Amino acid sequence: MQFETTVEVREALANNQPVVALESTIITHGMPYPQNLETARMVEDDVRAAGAVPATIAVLNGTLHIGLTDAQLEDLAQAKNVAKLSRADMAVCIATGGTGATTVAATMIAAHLAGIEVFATGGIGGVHRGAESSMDISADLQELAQTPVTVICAGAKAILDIPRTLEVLETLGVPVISYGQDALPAFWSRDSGLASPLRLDAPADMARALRTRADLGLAGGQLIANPVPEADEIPRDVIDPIIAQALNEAEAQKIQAKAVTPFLLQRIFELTDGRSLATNIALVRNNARLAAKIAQELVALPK
Ligand code: PSU
Repeated sequence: MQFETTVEVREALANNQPVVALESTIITHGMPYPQNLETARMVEDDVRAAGAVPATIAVLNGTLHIGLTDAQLEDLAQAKNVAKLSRADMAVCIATGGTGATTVAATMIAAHLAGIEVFATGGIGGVHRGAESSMDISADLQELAQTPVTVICAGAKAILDIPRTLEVLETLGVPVISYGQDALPAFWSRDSGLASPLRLDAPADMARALRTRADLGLAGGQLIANPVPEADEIPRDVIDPIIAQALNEAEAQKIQAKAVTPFLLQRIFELTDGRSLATNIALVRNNARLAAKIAQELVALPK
C-alpha cells in the first residue's frame, strides 16, 4: 500500500526515531471548528516537545497520509461531509479517491502499515448503551484484538456502557492497562468506579509489555488508559446526569450508528457550556505526552 508522509515522519521512521500516530476523526467529528484545528496543532507540538514526531493520519483524495502538513490539517478541520473511516470502509474510500478521517480502528491499521507502534487519542469507541438490542459495538475493540499498536486513551468514552466494553475487551484478549492508578478512568472523569484490569506505572513497562505480547505470538495491541489531569477533570456526579440527558435526546431523535458518538459529544459540549471540550482537549494532550514517552522506550528495545 502506497502512502504519503511528511518529511519529518519519513526521516523519523527511516532513522528509528520515536513516532506517535494521531487520528483525524477527533478533528472532523469530535470537536467543533476552530478548537479542533487548535487542538490538532497543540497535540502535534506536545508530541514534539516530549521528544517524538507526530503523524496525524487521514485519507485525502484517495491517498493515505501518515503525517499531515499544516495546510492539510487546516483544510481537514474545516472540510464538510468528510467520511468517518473504520476498518470496513477505508479501502473503498481510498479506491474511489475519497476523503475520510480515520477513527481509532482505521488509524491503527494505517499506523501499523507505516511501522508506527504508538497512537494517542482521546477515548476509544466501545459498546454503546443499549447494545443488547442495537448491537452497536465499535470496530475499535476488534481492531485492538488484531493490530499490534499501543493505543493511549483516557478510558472508554463515558457515553458508552463501560462495564460491557471491558467485558468485550477481555473476551477479545485486549490488555486494558491504567496508568498510575487502580481505577479505570472514564474520559472526562479520572475514576469510572470500576477497577482497571491491569495497572502499570512506568512507560518503559508499557513498551516491554507490547514487545512481550509479540514474543508470545499474540496478535493485537494494548490499551493504555491515562486519567485526565486532576485540574481538568469533570467529576462523575457532575457529568453523569448530562450524559443521561444527551443519551435520551439521541434516542428520541433516533440517532444511530456512526452518528451517535459525534451527536453525544456535541450535545454534552452544549450542556456543559463548553467545559466538556476543555476537558477533552486537556486529556488528548495528556495522552500525547505519555504516548511520546512510550514511543521513546519502544525504539530503545530490540524489535
Ligand atoms: N476521542 C475523542 N473524540 C472522538 C474520538 C476519539 O476524544 O471523537 C473518535 C475516535 O475516532 C473513535 C470514535 O474511534 O470517536 C468512536 O466512534 P464510534 O463510537 O462510532 O465507533
